[in-house]
Amino acid sequence: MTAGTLSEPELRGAKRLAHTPLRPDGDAECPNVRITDLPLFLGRKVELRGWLVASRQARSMQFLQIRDRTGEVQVARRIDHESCASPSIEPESAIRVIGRVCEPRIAKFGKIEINADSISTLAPAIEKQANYDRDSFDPLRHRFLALRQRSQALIIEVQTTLLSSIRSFLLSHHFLEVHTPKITASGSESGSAVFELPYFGERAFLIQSPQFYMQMAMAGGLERVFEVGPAFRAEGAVTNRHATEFTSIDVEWSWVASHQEVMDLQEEMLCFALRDIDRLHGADIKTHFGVSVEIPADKILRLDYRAALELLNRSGLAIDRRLTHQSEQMLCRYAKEKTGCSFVYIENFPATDRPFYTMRSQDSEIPLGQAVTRSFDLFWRGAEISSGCQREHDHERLKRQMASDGFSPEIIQQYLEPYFLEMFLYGCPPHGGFGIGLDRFLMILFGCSSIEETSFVHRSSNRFVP
Ligand code: AMO
Repeated sequence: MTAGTLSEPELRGAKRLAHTPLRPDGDAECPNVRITDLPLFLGRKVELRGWLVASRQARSMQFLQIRDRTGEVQVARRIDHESCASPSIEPESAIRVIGRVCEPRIAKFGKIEINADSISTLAPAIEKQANYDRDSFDPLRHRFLALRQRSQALIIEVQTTLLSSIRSFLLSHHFLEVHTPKITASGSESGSAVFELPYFGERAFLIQSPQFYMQMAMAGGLERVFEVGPAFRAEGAVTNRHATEFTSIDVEWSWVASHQEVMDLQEEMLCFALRDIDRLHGADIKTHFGVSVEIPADKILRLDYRAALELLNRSGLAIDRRLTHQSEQMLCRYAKEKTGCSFVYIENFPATDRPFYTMRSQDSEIPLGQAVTRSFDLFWRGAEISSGCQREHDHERLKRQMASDGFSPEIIQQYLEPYFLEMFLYGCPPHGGFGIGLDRFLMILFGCSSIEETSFVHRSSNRFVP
């Protein structure tokens, strides 16, 4: 067992927790249960709360399809039963059912059914638009309704497992969790467009990444930190992988001697989390999204940037010596053929492609602008899911790299010196780190066609409601 991996008893405990009834109320005679737990209550009387999906009538019976966060079940009741409430309940009404758990009369409706004694409406759906099949139903506009679907709840469950696994991995590797500010005085460090906001007579910006604050933690001697928090990009372009607000997982640590060390830890952390996701949700993901959780069996393929370009050149896909989205897809297919896994690292990007804070080759013969950087991107099934590097920690070199990246002496003096550069005048240790976009990671994991589907509420240049 490697440090940070859950032992079998721990895993069984986590599984048990995942299946502990959410609703411990109700009495022993009639426990209040979730749909997923119904098989454990076969033959017993239970109380169930959920939403009506649909109902139909057949002779003297009425059949209601009920859904809660964990699944769907059929409820049967006799129409002439005295204690039954009015049969005309609108779909999506919140209802309560009391009845006995039994095996279904017809197997096609699942392995379990409830024979209802009583059904009551807790909150009626008054709006008849509450119908997923209607053309007017927009899952982004009616987000609260879309979230009721099992597939959506599953995304949030997997996200919870992913973050809790990452947290437990990092904690076991002595990382500290930090919460950095989201309002900042300096603009973009990497060239991404930022949101500007008025700030009591001054200009402020929403952070595009917490990286500078994570680096501040390194200068401050915290040695190993991580954060899960919002990041903002004023991206005008609408692609299926970009949001203007997303959740970023950022990890930074000290005494790093190369970017490969950063990749090693990231790879171990991601494999650890993917194994947990597969064990806890693999079957559900397969059922609802038709995909298997991909866990790299061996080391993830690492390609030097120039080698990747050569490969792409041979396929006519290297455009302007840069990686395009199409070429990223091709590189993942190549990795899949070569290693059986569609993750691939591209490392050693040229300085022209990376921000000034990235450490460049230390060869004094090579002009700064032409240097190779100690950097990497991680791609999965055709999309970039992470970037990282060893950071430059030498004050003078940083200043030169800023200048070669086009920052004017005034900007360096006014913004970068007080908010960033100063940290490197006081023995800032060598360090490195990475950022992973949570929403995009989930989009790829579930094989969704857009990040809209895996963000809790999506934000893009043309959407900021609800
Ligand atoms: P970068 O800008 O590559 O690097 O972002 C890191 C990761 O964040 C995700 N991401 C996005 N997700 C959704 N919508 C967006 N608009 C968006 N932009 C980025 C991607 C990407 O790989 N500070 C550096 C990282 C570092 O070196 O630590 C950074 O932000 O998954």
